[in-house]
Amino acid sequence: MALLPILRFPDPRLKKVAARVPQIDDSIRKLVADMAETMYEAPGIGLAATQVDVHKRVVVIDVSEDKSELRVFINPALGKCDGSQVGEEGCLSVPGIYDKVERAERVSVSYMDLEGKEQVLEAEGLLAVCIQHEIDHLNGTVFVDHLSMLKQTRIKNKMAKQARVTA
Ligand code: GNR
Ligand code: NI
Repeated sequence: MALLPILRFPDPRLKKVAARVPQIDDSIRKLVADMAETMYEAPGIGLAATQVDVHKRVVVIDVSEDKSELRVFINPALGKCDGSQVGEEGCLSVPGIYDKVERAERVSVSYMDLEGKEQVLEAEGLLAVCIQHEIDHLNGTVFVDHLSMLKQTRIKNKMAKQARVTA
């Protein structure tokens, strides 16, 4: 296993659209293991492969209290969505920034599991938010893109300042 470096907004590589995974092989199994380790270490409740500069449709999520329920989604696709919820979001690629984003309250997500089997999951609440946030990453969208232009500009300036002091 290995910890992977996480891309920071506004890195242009966060805008890439990830490619579908044709089949599960050792490289995908290793990617999932490394992504899970990276997510737990961060710590975060989700991670999309895009954030570690791998442009494949792979997501890991664990919204459990005790970090005991790792979920792996390969080629996740939203089906029926309903309701709406507004919650404070953060992102490992935009450290230190939190803001409200409107999302569907309930989603149906189809995906392939690590055994290559097609699955469908009905999710609500925080898990539903996280699934939508991670699928956005696979499509090149960061939660910041859902905010006003003024907020986006302020966040870019703050990130640039952070990068200067960290360097
Ligand atoms: O760790 C994370 N927390 C979080 C909180 C509210 C809404 C979404 C998230 S996902 C984020 C990890 C991350 O950046 N995943 O892409
Ligand atoms: Ni994120």
